[in-house]
Amino acid sequence: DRRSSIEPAQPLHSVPARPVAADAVTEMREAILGKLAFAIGRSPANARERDWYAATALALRDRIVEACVASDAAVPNKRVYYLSLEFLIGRLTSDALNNLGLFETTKAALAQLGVALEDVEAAEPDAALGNGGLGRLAACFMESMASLSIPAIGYGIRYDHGLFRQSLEDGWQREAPETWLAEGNPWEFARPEATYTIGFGGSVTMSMASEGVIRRHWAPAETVKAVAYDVPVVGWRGRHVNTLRLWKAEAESAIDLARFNDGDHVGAVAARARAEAISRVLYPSDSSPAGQELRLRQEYFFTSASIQDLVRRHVAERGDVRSLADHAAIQLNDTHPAIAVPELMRVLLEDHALGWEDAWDVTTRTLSYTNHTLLPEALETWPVELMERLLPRHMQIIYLINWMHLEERGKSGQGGAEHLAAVSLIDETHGRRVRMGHLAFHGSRRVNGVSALHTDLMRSTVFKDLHALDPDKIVNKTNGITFRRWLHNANPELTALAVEAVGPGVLDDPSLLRGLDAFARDSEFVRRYAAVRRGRKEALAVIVSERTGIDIDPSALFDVQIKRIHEYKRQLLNILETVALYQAIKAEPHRDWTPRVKIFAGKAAPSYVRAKLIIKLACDVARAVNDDPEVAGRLKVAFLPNYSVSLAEAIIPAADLSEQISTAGMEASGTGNMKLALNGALTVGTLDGANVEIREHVGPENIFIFGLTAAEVLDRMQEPGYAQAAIRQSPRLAAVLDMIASGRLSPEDPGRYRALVDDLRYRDQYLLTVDFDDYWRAQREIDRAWAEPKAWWAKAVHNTARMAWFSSDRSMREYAEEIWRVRVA
Ligand code: T68
Repeated sequence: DRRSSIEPAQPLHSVPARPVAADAVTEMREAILGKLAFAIGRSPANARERDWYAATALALRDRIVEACVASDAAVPNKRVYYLSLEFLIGRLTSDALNNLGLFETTKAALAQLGVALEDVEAAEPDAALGNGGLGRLAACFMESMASLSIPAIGYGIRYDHGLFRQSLEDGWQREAPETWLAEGNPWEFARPEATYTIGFGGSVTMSMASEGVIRRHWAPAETVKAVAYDVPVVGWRGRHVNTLRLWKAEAESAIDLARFNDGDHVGAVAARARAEAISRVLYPSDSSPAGQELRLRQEYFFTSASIQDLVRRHVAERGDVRSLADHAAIQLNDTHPAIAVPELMRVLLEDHALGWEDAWDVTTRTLSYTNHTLLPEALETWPVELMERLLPRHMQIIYLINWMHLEERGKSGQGGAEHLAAVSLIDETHGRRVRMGHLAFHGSRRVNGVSALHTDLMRSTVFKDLHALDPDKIVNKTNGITFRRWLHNANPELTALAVEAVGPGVLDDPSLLRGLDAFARDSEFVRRYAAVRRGRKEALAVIVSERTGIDIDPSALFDVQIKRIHEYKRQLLNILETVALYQAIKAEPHRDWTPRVKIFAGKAAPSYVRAKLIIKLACDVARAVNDDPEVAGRLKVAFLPNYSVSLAEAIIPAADLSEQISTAGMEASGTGNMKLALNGALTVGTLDGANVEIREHVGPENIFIFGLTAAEVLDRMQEPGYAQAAIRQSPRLAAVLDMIASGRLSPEDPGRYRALVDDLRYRDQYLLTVDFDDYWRAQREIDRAWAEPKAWWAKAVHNTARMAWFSSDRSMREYAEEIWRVRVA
């Protein structure tokens, strides 16, 4: 009986906690010292934490190289190429340590040198090469592919500056540049030999290839170099290593000597500055297309470099480009790399002299596309005029693809003007623009959504007409998260408990978590499960206090909403409920209110004025609530600045309640919802995205669902005056809106929230007013549930036990089988 083996909670340690061999520790210690001396040039006495970090990372990197070289030497039958403008990988050292099983060894080695591993880990800057869910998904997928030994290369951009650093100045978001590369990156290998030329602008020339065969050739006006930097991605137990290849933009020549000699010292480096701007900074918007020329240059830059690289590799290995689809599967992470469709066509037509039909056949058997949003304002389109100027050859190819596509429709009797306008790759309604979603769809073998609901909505809304033409093309691939990072590494205490309860096999096979179900009412197990949570809540309370000055009580319910700030995610709904609760407590201060701490974290796009105002409102509400002696002990509100992967790793294990409250139909999937539920937070959520599937897995009795369904949302939006009607029916909501509009929360600027409240009263695009009462009801149900600890913890344990399906290993197996058709070892 494994239960009898459960010991009292141990201090934080990694998994698996194996005995550490003394000679392995010595070897690691010497390796780290060697790196410190010969790669960093420091003595142990003068080494800073950052130096120890670099030395440790380099020592670990050496361990990876062996597996790396092995993974590299074999030519796999098929490789996956994951093209993504974003990889939100965060810190790499703890991932590598745990996947290599070297955590304890390295900890002991550093301890012998008088250095704490935790401090070394903390010295690593987050690689924040992404905005949010889309970029983090790419990182989880890379880790899972390595763990499943799926041969894969991730392609992206090596941004000098990742996502900005957020600070709060008097509650207002301020952005500062993030400088993760300032002291170099010990995890990367520069590969100057893998350099490609990327063209922009210029013109297209024609020549006669042979009798009657006209070849077109692109003569770009400007060229930029793409230089590869490789980051190894180690899989679980170090069995397999894949590569994340990030491209850096460099000028063809560092300086224009002629101009320099003419005395034009600034002009002499202008071309270089323009070239290098391409990989300078990540666009910080997660939901509205940037629309600027630089963004299109970024997209084409990394897509072209990647396509050239993978075609060159294929030809080197197989000799004939025509077999590309048999040995390569290219996944487009959203439409950002959709220019891959005409780029692959161009390479096949121009560099490999394929005929159009053959080139189209290879292209559409190699590419697949993942859609991450249906919000109309987030769908990428580019003005035809800009495309013609920047990528004239690609625009020609797109025209030709579109012409054939529309011809085909005409031939099959579907040539009605309305239908053609709907399926055309060119949108003619607001000036002429290329629809990147349509382009990616048409050029792909498979197109997938990221949750069951989202995929259904793809079929019935944005891609309705294209779907009708090819009903098997759209498939669902519900997102997942890597448990190695989001359970084992982020929550080693809970992992150790799970290992004790169901055995160490759970580290390899998350379905064994299901065995925890049997412990949901086991008082000793639950005591320890709750103690683990308590420890992490205490640690989070320290962070909150240090970073915000707000003191929170670890025995209160930690109610957490952590994600990008966006109107559709409805942080504002959570704030409205907070104000309502505040008013209710003030009205009846002596009732036995459930003590709650509302914790918010997330960044707003710098140009998203409304999202920034919502952050300010959260901070204004926090000030009013936290300072009010009448609510003391019952309600606290904290907005934690600078949300990041590492902050998420600190918050998630400490969360009791997970807020997943988007307007139904608007959140494609969500992945934070999975991380929180896996760590045992109960979800309060709408039937949106993957929440629907989470409910199916954890059971409806272990999740708090409220609000309209996606279908009801669509209907309600057609009813004029729905917001006013909802407010009329809810005195509680009316009082909240009055308070916010009155300026009581912002006495120094009483009109600050007038427009915000007016928007809710008269427009309310995201149906906050409509869902408010049911959300309040769900929250009070949660209060009552919290008051019954046995039942609460049983629900929490059931959540951890039943989330195994949301492992990104499952997602990757599904992609491998149904989209890529690549064997999983
Ligand atoms: C997210 N999308 C979805 N986009 O919102 C989320 N967009 O529901 C889903 O779980 C996740 O993708 C993974 O599928 C994003 O995160 C972006 O970050 C983004 C970035 C640039 C442009 C547009």
